[in-house]
Amino acid sequence: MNTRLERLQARLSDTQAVLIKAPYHLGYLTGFPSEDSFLLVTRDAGYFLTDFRYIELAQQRVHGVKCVMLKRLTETLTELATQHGIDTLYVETGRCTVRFCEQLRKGLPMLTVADTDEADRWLSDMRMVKEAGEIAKIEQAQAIAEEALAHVLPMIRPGVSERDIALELEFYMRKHGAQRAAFDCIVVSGANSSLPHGIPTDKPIERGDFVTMDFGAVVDGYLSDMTRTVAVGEVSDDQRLVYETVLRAQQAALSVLKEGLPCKDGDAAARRVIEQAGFHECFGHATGHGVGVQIHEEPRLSGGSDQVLQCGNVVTVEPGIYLQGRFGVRIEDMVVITEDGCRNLTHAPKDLLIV
Ligand SMILES: [Mn+2]
Repeated sequence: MNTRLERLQARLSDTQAVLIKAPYHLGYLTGFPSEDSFLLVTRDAGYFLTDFRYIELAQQRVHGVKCVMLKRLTETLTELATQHGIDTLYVETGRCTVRFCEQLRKGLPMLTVADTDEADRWLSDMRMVKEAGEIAKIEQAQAIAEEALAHVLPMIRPGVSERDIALELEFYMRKHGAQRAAFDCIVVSGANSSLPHGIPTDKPIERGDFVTMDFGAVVDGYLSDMTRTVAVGEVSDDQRLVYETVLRAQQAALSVLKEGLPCKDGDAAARRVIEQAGFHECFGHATGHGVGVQIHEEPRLSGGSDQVLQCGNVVTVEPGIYLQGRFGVRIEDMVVITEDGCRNLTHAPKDLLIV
């Protein structure tokens, strides 16, 4: 039984269908996260549509729905829509290009191609609450990332470049079971560490630098996300104060997260600590985000969120303080929300480490 597919089908009437193309959604619903392929879901059927390049692998890996060899997408869709009496086709509007939607409208004149966000919301609502098996994969990805961190810590010393460390993190993760890095590894040092999403450069690490590393691994389509900041050789009093403030902010958020908490309250818990320490305007991003088959997904731990935490949400908790031109600190863990709190999936130490 393909329960995810059935949960999506339950949202549809007899005359509605969804056309899915994001590889992570194809993986989520059928087990095969293929490029250039489609999943047509009707109330009582599902079809994995792919071409000659992928059909053999699809037949091995897709479960729960029939595989159909694709020649022209709109022709196949016309046949299937007629067969099932479909009049409305939802697409992932957050993912499809304007051109793709226009091609569908032109090629499928008998259907209403809905340019609304239902399909995205249905899938995002489902994905937001993780099953035990999904959490296990995220934990495996996280374990690989933590091994990679332990592996690179001894190589962080003056003269080694940000790029060297970033490459080594990625190489280690892929060598030790990750399908790929969850995103381009961020390694920023010294003044660059005030760039929350800076790009690793050839800048050599120097004594007195903070080095911030934000990275993750992918296992069976599921991503992990963590950040650690370490000091090189020595720390100033200012650096220590900022580090301790970020850590206290993170602990404040971690201590309030639980089922039923408004997401904005989780954000506020961390933000309050940072502002009370006098670092207004130095924490310009949200406290956290959901992680799963995408690196940033729902729910968001942000001040503008009207979401409420649910059991099974996997979210990051990653406050930071960034002092332009000087240095920055971010500390990020990933947790799963439970009835009475949260379970931390990140086990790497967080006390200020001077390497
Ligand atoms: Mn993150």
